[in-house]
Amino acid sequence: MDKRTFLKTSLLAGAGAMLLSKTKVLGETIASHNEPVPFPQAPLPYPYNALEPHIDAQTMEIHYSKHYAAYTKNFNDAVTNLKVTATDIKDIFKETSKYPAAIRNQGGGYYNHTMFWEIMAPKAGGEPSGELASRINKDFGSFSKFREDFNKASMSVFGSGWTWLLEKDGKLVIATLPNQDNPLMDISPVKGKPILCLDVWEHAYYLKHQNRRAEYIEAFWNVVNWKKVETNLG
Ligand code: MN3
Repeated sequence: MDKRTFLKTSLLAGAGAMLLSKTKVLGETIASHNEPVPFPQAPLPYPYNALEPHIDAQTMEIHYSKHYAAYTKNFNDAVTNLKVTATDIKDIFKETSKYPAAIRNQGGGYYNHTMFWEIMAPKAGGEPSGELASRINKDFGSFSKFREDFNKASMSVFGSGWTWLLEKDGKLVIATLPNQDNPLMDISPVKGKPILCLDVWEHAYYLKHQNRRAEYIEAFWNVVNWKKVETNLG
């Protein structure tokens, strides 16, 4: 091994060892890793075209490889520059108000998309079952009423934002939040445990649906991975 290769290898090994199995984002999903950044970009759990025809491949590719990649990079840069020591992203979000805006915007973009990829899947959709189904029935009356409320909320987002199903004091609640905010952040007017989320930024649907957001929301229901969503319950 020449000197240059040795240096490069040692640097990589050092960074890896330092960060191994440190950070937590969504439970254990990407908790154990050996990446040269504290919060690694989560792999997309399916190919770009897997959610066709509901979510088109080009949108998925740009959304994942450009938008999400940028949030991930910028969030890691911010965490590194600010010398953030918390390793669970929830602990960082609990103190969002104490940090510069990069933690709120880039960290939110990182977390929200990481969750968004997971709660979708090919050959999914339909209706939830088990505990999630009964909790939805209890708190919204029925699944169709829940869907109607979630659709209405998603349509009401002015500008960029997300729709959330969250658990708050044991109850399931729908909320919309602007930009990349999420219910784990101390600055959020509605706080709780995120269960399901929908990105209603135009970049999430414009290529295929242009200004027809309602059409995109309808398409989303065909790819919701309810089995995964159920595991998000507390
Ligand atoms: Mn997005």
